Amino acid sequence: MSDPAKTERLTLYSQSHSPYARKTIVFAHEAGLADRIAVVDHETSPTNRNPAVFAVNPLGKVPVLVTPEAGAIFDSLVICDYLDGLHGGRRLIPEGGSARWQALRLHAIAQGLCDAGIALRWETARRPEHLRHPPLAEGQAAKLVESYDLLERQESFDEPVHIGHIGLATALAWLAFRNLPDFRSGRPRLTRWHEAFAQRPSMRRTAYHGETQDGPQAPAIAE
Ligand SMILES: N[C@@H](CCC(=O)N[C@@H](CS)C(=O)NCC(=O)O)C(=O)O
Repeated sequence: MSDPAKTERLTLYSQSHSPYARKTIVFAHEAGLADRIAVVDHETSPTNRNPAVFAVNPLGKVPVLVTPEAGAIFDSLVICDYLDGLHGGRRLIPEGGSARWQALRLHAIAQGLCDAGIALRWETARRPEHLRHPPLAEGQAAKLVESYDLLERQESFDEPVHIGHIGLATALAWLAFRNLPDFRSGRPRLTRWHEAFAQRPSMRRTAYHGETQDGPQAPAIAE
C-alpha cells in the first residue's frame, strides 16, 4: 500500500501577502510538489483573531500545513523540512556538512529580515500613531540595513538552489512589496541576484498581493 504522506493532497493555511507563507509555496514549486498542495488564504493579525487559524495553530499564525500523519505543522521552516521529505529529488535543505549550515544560516538571515520588517511596520504604519516609539523603528531598520550590507559583501549565493535562497528571495520581494528600506540602493550584487531569482517560475507564479487586516481599531492600510 502506498504511504498516504507521499501521495495525499495537503492543505496549506496561507496568506497572499505573507513572506513566510510564500517561502513555503515557492519551496513546494521548487520541489515539484505544488500540485499536491491546496493553498487556502487566511488573514491573520494579533489584533484581529482568526478562529480558523487558531484552531490549527495556538499562535494564530500562518503558514500551517495539514499533514496526514502529523496533523497541523508550523512554522515555515518546519513545513519546508516536511515537504523536503516528500519528493525524490535533490534535498533543498542540505542534509549535512557545511552546505547545510550555509543554507540554514542564510535562511536565518532571511527570517530575521521578515521579523524585523514586520516589527518596523508596526512602528511606522500598523500601531496607532500615538503608541509608536521611534527608537524601536530605528532599531529594526538598522537590522535590515546591516543584513543587506552583509549580504552584499559576503554572500556567495552559490547554486544549487536551497532553502536559504528561497527564504531570501521571498523576504527581499516582501520588503520591496511593503516599501521597507530599499535593499537595492548601493548593493548591485544583491540586486542582480534577486532580479535573476525573481525570474524563476516558482517566484513568477506566486506574486504578493493584498493588505494587512489589523481589525476595526486599525483599519486596513495600503502602504
Ligand atoms: N515564525 C513564523 C512566523 C509566521 C508569521 O508571523 N506569520 C504572520 C503572517 S506574515 C502571522 O500570521 N501573523 C499573525 C500574528 O502575529 O498574530 C514562520 O516562520 O512561519
